[in-house]
Amino acid sequence: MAATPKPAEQRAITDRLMDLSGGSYTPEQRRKYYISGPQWAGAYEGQALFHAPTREPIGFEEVIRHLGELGIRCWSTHDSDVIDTDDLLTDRQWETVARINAALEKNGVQCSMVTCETFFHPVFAASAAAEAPEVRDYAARRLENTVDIGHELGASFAVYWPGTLGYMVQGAIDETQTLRWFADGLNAACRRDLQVAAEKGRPALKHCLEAKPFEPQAQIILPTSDAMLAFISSGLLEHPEMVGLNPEYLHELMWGGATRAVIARALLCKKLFHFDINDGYPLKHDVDLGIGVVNPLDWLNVLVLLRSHGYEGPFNLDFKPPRTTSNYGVWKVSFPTAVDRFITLWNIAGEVMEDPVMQEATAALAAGGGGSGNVDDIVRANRELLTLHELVAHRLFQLLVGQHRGRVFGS
Ligand code: GLT
Ligand code: MN
Ligand code: MN
Repeated sequence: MAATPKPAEQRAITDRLMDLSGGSYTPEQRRKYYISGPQWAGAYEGQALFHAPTREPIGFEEVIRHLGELGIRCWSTHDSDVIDTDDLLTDRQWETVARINAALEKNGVQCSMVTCETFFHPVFAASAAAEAPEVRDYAARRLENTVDIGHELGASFAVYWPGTLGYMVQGAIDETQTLRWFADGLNAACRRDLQVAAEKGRPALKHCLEAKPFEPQAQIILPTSDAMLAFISSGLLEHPEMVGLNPEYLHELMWGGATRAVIARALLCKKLFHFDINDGYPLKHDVDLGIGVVNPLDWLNVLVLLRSHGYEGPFNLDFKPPRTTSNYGVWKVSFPTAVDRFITLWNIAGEVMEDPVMQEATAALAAGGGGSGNVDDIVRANRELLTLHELVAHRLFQLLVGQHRGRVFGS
């Protein structure tokens, strides 16, 4: 009977099978893409309401070192991921910020984005826009402070996921008032940003709102990217031009949306600033799987849209390595494979755009069938052309699996 492999031998199995799998890029190739690795993803220990942690804690020095080694050129963080809540807003936070800057420099990694945690700490139980003025005042100071930290770390983006902006039971709050208070917090952050950016001679940050339709509240006041767009143009923001979106791929699937159509609406409004990339299932909770393991074809379509519209913002790997993956596996398997699937899909999207079948089909559809003004004529003139919709879907599948290069599976 074969001996059961010890942990060190199990790692050797992982290493060998990763080598056999192929399809990976070098750190230099990965560095060409504007990809960021969040502190909270690298350090996620596998815990949840029904889950105890399965991995050991790790700090920012280790996360940043791994990102540098893998060629993930940016890092993103919440204020409280790296600084104890008790140290925030005190001089002690600057010691940590200095250590972060040293780690970033040592490993050739940049901080692209900072985000203020306004959902985890008990003070935010009723959200950052709670009824109690002292909670809102504290939230505003945390938001301003995150802007300060962002400038100190050289970030270009600030993200806001207002997790607890909602309720379990209705009636106690007036939603219109809550939204006004929520806007007050963002206004404070933007005002501070303009001041610090001027002092430091740096560009202002891009402030990005992230929606999630449920969790951790039962009902969310700004549940979708579209709701965020409406909020940005509601007149409540002092600087709506500084505020845009950080949609998350899975959060739009969670309410049953087509993420590609959500992205299209954000692009039209010129508000697609930042993008959280991951994967999961429609109408389920926030499983945050690595990009492309569930919906590779849908992802391909999203990336075609982004490439055709010249999106140049960051791709933030907001996934959670599964709790069945070890600490070793997080850096050996989770992160490199997530990045490499993204790069692969990005390049397939380039092939889609250049594919002669796709080009001819879409051009023929756009030219139309040339029917006269009579409605029956128009229908008749376009009937054969519309078959191309299905042909295009098939062609995208072929491009995804490499059949456009003549590859045939089986006989
Ligand atoms: C949390 C959330 C993510 C957000 C993070 C930024 S925190 O993990 O589920 O989608 O992007 O606040
Ligand atoms: Mn996210
Ligand atoms: Mn998520």
